[in-house]
Amino acid sequence: MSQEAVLYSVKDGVATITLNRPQKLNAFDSAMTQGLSQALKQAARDDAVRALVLTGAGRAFSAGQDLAEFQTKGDLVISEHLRHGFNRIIAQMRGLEKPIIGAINGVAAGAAVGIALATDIRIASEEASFISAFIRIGLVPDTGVSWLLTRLAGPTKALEMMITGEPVSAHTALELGLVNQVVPALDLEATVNEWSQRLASGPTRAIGLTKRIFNKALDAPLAEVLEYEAMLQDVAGATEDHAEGVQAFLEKREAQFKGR
Ligand code: LHQ
Repeated sequence: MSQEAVLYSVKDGVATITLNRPQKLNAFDSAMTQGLSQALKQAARDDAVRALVLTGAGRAFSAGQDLAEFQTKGDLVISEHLRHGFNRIIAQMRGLEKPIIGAINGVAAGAAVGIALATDIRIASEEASFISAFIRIGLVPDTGVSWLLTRLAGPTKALEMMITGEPVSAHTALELGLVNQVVPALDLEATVNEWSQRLASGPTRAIGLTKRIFNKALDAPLAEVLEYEAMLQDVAGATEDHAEGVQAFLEKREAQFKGR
């Protein structure tokens, strides 16, 4: 029986998605690309899921596109491959109105840098690294890497990473603002659990709407963002969690959010 390229499990409101081709450093073949897209869809649809964790099996997060498989696709146009695969996944992740925690357990290279940086909270193991590997094989950044790196690390380091393809260590990634926290490898799981439990017991609708505002704020002029905030505040203001949050504050107790 062939192993599943993507593992999916749900526990205590958290869906864990594991890229699972460890012998190939979780390089994305077609099955893994489809599997990740499917898992994201499933998590988006399931009301019991209020936070996601994305990680890799074994010693890598992911080495990006499976170059061996891609080479066998002879006449495949790269842009079409991207549109139907990685581009769709990045759009799904950014559009998913639930928090995604990236548990960056090891190296993230090429397209996987885009996938790692498209998560909302990134916790890196000290063994993680980021390699904008495209240039090493004579390609340009794809999978949103140019957009994400430039916004998160700033133009100076982003361009350096993209034109040299040099690995960036977890600690440098923290300094550059690519990750939220770096922990020893042995502490990664526990730290990610704390984050995911905290986010899964939050006001899920407000977190999802905040992601929408965040996406907008990265690009739009202030006047447009002010209007968007006001519009989405009407939506958040109508949730049960908002009513509960205010009530809990007034009663000087911890809020019990339900994600509604
Ligand atoms: C791999 C891969 C891999 C296959 C390790 N593929 N087998 C989009 C659209 C279309 C075309 C192209 O690209 C894209 C987007 C992209 O993602 S382009 C960038 C693709 N990724 C890379 O160029 C990274 C390639 N990998 C590496 O540079 C190294 O493997 C890194 C630096 C990630 C890790 O190095 P090591 O720790 O020394 O491990 P390793 O190289 O020995 O890899 C272990 C195994 O994994 C090995 O297989 P083997 O059967 O020999 O044990 C590698 O061949 C395999 N592997 N990455 N992307």
